[in-house]
Amino acid sequence: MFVDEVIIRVKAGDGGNGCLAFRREKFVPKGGPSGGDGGRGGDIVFVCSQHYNTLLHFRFNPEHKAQRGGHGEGSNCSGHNGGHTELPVPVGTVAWDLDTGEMLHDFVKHGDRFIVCHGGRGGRGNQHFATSTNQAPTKHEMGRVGRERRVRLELKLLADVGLVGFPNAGKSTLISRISAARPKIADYPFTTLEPNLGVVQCTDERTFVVADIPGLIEGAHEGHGLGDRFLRHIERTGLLLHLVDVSGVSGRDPANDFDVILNELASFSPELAAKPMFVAATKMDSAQDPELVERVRAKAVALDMPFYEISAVTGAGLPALIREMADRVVLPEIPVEEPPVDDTPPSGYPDQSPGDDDDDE
Ligand SMILES: Nc1nc2c(ncn2[C@@H]2O[C@H](COP(=O)(O)OP(=O)(O)OP(=O)(O)O)[C@@H](O)[C@H]2O)c(=O)[nH]1
Ligand SMILES: [Mg+2]
Repeated sequence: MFVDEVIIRVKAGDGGNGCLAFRREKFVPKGGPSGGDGGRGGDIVFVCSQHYNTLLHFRFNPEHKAQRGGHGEGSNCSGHNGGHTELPVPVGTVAWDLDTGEMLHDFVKHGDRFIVCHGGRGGRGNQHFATSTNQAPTKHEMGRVGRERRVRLELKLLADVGLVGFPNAGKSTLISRISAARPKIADYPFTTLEPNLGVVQCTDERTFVVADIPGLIEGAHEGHGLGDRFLRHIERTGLLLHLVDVSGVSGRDPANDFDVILNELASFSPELAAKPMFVAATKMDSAQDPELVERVRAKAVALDMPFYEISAVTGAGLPALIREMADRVVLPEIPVEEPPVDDTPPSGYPDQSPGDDDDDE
């Protein structure tokens, strides 16, 4: 099950209480205060891990606590510190404070750590409160309460290229053709119910990640079809690839489909609509009416968007499309400066002693 949003409650450990005690020992009159400090409560820490790809593990397990600190004891013994609780989250998770709406952290790298709730400080024991005028203090502190928070975790997949288009436009077919991803493909709308990622290898060793999301229909921003909630998964992509089915099988006008999708993207977020977009007329192998293709091309050209004609079934047009997508999203490698080559061969180099027996071994 793909879970991309959860609300959880987390509570850091409370600090241990400081102790009230006096030293009592034979032959040591007036031993003085000896109450130890309480230990610190454990923190709640989110740790970004590439071994997780959904938030499913929080779905049925939404409450997490860290260990409390131990109380201080007599003979100036401090309480133990509470253990931290580490909660793994997948790469691409954004954590929000549910009550204030504040964004807490965006986890983009494996190993990222963020302390979401600090444990409470331990209270001081009465040993700290002796003064010149009060040699037998009874004052001691309680441990502080560990912080508690309600956190909304939202997963936004990290991909370079996002596929958008109507249901049945051929998005899943394309990703299965250009990457090793094997999503379900069928000739009915809404085959894809959750996002899929595929890694595309360009011919020249460059790779980029493509996200296939469920199709959009008119009114998706009002909840029609599967709604537009999956669009958040392409919010971080550098490029959108808009697939328009020009086969005419759907009975709709592809030029109108094109406008509908642009409207839905703009209704979801202006930033998404402003992303660079490539337009691909798909199913060219079964396109009957060249007029339909031309109308989509005219619209793309008017908006200054690169236009391609492809077929995910025959593979026509794919190499050029992949290459240009790679040019757009993959940063050119920074040339590594080679250290100066030392021409003089090291002593004992085999070429310098042709008669050496070691040569043949
Ligand atoms: N002739 C032809 N058929 C295609 C091509 N690409 C996809 N199809 C067919 O179109 C149908 C829908 O393909 P999908 O890849 O499932 O479409 P989708 O855009 O992922 O659809 P949803 O997941 O429902 O949004 C399938 O029957 C595919 O075989 C193509 O290039 N040529
Ligand atoms: Mg699909």
